[in-house]
Amino acid sequence: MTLDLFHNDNFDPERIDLPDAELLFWPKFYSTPDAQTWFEHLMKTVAWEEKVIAMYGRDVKVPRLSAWYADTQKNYTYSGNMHTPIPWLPELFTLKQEVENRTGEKFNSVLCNLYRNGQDSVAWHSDDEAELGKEPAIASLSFGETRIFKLRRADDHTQKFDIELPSGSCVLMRGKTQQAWQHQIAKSTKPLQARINLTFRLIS
Ligand SMILES: [Mn+2]
Repeated sequence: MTLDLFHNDNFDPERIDLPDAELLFWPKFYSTPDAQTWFEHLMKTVAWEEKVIAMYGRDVKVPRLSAWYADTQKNYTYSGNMHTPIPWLPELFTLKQEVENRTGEKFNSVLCNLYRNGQDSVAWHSDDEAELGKEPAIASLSFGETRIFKLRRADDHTQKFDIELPSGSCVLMRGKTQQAWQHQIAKSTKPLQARINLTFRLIS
């Protein structure tokens, strides 16, 4: 696959102004055609898996598919489960380098999530695992269907903010964002197509 990685103008990101958060948003980190190419490619190549977690003594299917790639042999706990990474796919490594170049941050892992339709979701949470450190930078790339990224203050759930994440967009969260805010992708009653979300993280 050939992709023109240098077609993008160096558009400055939008700064999303929320108290006690640092959020940068690139609506078109990738052009719509490039994002579609990535979407189709990642659908086929990522080792998508349906995970099962124990909840209230029952095994429950996680409402999305996921896969975790990293460049170190480390385990990482999220959603209460220990995960062992898969070595980088070359394509994911390319995306990582692009994201590093444009955000100025460093990453050593990517959590891939596939929201197959409107019924797939992720519940309110913060990315606050110990391995991420106190003020982690996390870059989130979206390909495919537009979903709404909802934020609410951890200490005041009435304070909310929504960001629509179209195909090819990138959000960078850093600073106190994970301490002060939670996020979710809510289920939708609308018929929605699939969305791939890649979140690049630096874990220790
Ligand atoms: Mn998250």
